[in-house]
Amino acid sequence: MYEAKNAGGNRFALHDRKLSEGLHRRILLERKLVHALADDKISVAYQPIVDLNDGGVHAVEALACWHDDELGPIPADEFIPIAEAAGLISAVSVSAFQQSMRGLCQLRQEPGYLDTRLSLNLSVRQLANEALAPGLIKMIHEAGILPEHIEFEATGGFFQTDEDTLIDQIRKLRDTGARISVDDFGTGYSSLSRLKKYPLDALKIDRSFVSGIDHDEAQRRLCAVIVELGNALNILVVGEGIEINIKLNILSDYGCSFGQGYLFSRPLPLSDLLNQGQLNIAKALRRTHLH
Ligand code: G
Ligand code: MN
Repeated sequence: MYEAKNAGGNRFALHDRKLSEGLHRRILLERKLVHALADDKISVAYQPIVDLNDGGVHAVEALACWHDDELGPIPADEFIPIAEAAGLISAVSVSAFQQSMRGLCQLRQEPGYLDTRLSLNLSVRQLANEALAPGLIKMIHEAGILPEHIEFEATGGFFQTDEDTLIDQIRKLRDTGARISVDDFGTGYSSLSRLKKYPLDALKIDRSFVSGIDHDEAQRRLCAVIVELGNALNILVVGEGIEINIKLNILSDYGCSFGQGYLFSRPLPLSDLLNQGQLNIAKALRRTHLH
């Protein structure tokens, strides 16, 4: 009995220590992020979104990256929630958006990227903010690109935010010529009946559905249904997380028009994308029955 009590006590102590380590890292990262923003240490990696019909790079998705001198690379899914909680997300977005808009300007001068767009991530909370559109329009103008070159990928509680405000904001952005897509579709809170009320251009099938598409019948059927749903609503469908050819084949057989994933390219710095992005895509598509 004595031992059991001891073991239990140790478990709690371990639990406490893990909690406080986690908390300590969060506080440390929050403090470091303030400096990283001030010192322009947030960079951008670009991941192609491929048009499966012609193999062209339809867009590049800009992903914020942070490499800390002491801690090394900090994963986006760790620092983005911290930035959101600390009220730093709009500063991170401004930094990533400005850099990637300038990056797009360069990219569009290269063969293979003449018509490529830029896909930017936003939380639904940011999207619903009325100050967003004017700031974005100014930024786009200053970068020397056009709103038609931009797509916004919205994540989060798409169907939890006030519907009218959100629809209004989406309209404002779309009126400029920019496009709006739903990121990570199928996860979190979603309501199919409300999907068609939003003026949306595209939906991205969440990676978690695509991951088992080659061996899991249920996931395969879900993907088929999502593609059909998008096609029925006249919304473009992007398959995320395509890592191997068989997944690409299955998705394109279902009528999915766009794809993204390590099969084509990992997120790359601009200089790498200029050198090798095209090669990987051409190779990946040649191995399928598409080309
Ligand atoms: O939520 P969103 O789809 O924007 O997330 C982008 C993240 O997904 C990036 O961190 C990127 O590295 C990762 N990612 C992109 N393509 C793939 C892929 O093919 N497989 C896996 N496992 N992750 C991917
Ligand atoms: Mn995204």
